[in-house]
Amino acid sequence: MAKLSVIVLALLFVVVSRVSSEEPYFVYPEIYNDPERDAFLFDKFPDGFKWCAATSSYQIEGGWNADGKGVNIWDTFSHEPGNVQNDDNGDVACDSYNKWKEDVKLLEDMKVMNYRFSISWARILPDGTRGSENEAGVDYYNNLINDLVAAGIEPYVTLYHWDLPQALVDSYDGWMGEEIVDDFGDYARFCYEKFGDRVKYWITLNEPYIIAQLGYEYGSHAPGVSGNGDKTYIVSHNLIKSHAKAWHIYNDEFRSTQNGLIGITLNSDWFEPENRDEQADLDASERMMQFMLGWYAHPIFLGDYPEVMKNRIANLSAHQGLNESRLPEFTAEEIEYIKDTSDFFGLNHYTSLLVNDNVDHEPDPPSWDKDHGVNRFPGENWPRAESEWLYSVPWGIRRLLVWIKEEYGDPSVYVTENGFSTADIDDLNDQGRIDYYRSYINEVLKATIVDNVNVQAYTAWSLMDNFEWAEGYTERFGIHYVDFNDDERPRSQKESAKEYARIVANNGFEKGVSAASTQRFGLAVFICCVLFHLRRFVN
Ligand code: PNW
Repeated sequence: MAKLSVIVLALLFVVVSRVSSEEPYFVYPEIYNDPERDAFLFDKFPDGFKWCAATSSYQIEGGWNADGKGVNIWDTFSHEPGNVQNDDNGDVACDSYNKWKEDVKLLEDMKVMNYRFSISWARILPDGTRGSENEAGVDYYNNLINDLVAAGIEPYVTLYHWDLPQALVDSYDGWMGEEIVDDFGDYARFCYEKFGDRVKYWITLNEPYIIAQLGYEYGSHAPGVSGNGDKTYIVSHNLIKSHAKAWHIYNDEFRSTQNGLIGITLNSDWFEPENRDEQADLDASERMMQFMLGWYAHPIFLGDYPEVMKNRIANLSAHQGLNESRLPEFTAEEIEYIKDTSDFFGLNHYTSLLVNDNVDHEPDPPSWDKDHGVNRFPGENWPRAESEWLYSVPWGIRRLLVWIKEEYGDPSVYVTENGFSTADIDDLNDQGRIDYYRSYINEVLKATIVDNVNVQAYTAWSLMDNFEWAEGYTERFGIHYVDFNDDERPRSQKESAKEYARIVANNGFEKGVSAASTQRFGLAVFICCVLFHLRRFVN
């Protein structure tokens, strides 16, 4: 009998110690299981942390020619056969032009604090300029904003999410022309006048990198122009100046009465050196960060383009026999005008890649890719989304956030997009997206409370499935499902929306709710019961 008691006690001890030993929990146990790097952190975000969901005008609104809206470059581009998968377009999209009340309801149900959406420039200024004002368009945004405010949801409004009025391309080649700077400023002023009494967070541009690169270097986005490391730099130059103009107008004419914040949203991958013992790989990582993120962040947060860009592009341009660098120069006055024109650091982040030095460069024909001279490739076994470029690498966002803190002097960071795509199938049980959100948000949590990065907001892309640019409706990023075959465009909650709402409600992750710990606890209770009965049987 004494023997049995000892065995029972020993077993109980083993079970209890297993349950209470803080065994690390991993979201991707097969792939990312380094306890130092990948162990899940059960903790909360600081009080006041903002939870948000996002969309953009062309991707959801539809109503492409409703009530006096002007044509924009995505209307033109998507109506041209061959530009978008299946020749899809945003003519109807999620029909949010008519169904915005349903969108507000989705946000309310998840209890997020903020909604990030964008204004369609051509809906309120059909030819892009003051004088062409379209009242019906202004009403649409007034209604949406009023409903959000009534629901206690703060609007985060993006002025430009890629849908440029076609008229501005017809008259001066859009972002290629210097004239855009004043027109963008006028458009921004119009928005502050109309909506600034209720909108306290403005984002000037969404992802200038994608605008320039996909629109004017690779040609896969509207207006579909290809380049050789030339137009992309000119367009970026004008984008940066336009951003600064919109910030100064707000700062000079509206800030004192409207008391809002205005910044830019930049996108960046994290570029992990393939081998951290190789100086060439460390250099490649740094160079790639500067060519993608520093291109815009350096002028805006520190002043002027990164040295490495100025040097490399000047050298390669000289090698081509050009008299000047393909990278335009800012005057000293412009450098000052542009510096410190973002009240927060808006960050869109989705993925990471490994990098090393590209040694076999044949500089002709020139391109942005040859200018940076870096090879980029995914790691083995990294889980991939439906989008070709999107790998789930949760620890990358933490490294990127720390890099931003160190490089740009600890700005307040708003994560303005993060998300995962799935195929065009009717499935509300989106475990892949849940894993992505849990692991990425957990790494943002580590960056915030362990590394002291000043992260103030997190935004899920996207509130609902929508028009995914050149991929049309073949990739779904929504945490709500939209049935594009139904004229009513019904929305339904995916499991990921429920999981996101739980994270929002907990302001992070509660301890002891991992599947593994629940299982262990269940097992321990079961063993105790069995032992208890065994004991009575022996007696
Ligand atoms: C962002 N890439 O764009 C945009 O802001 C959204 O409008 C878009 O729907 C979302 O990400 C998902 O794609 C990106 O090729 C587009 O690396 C392409 C890339 C990254 C971001």
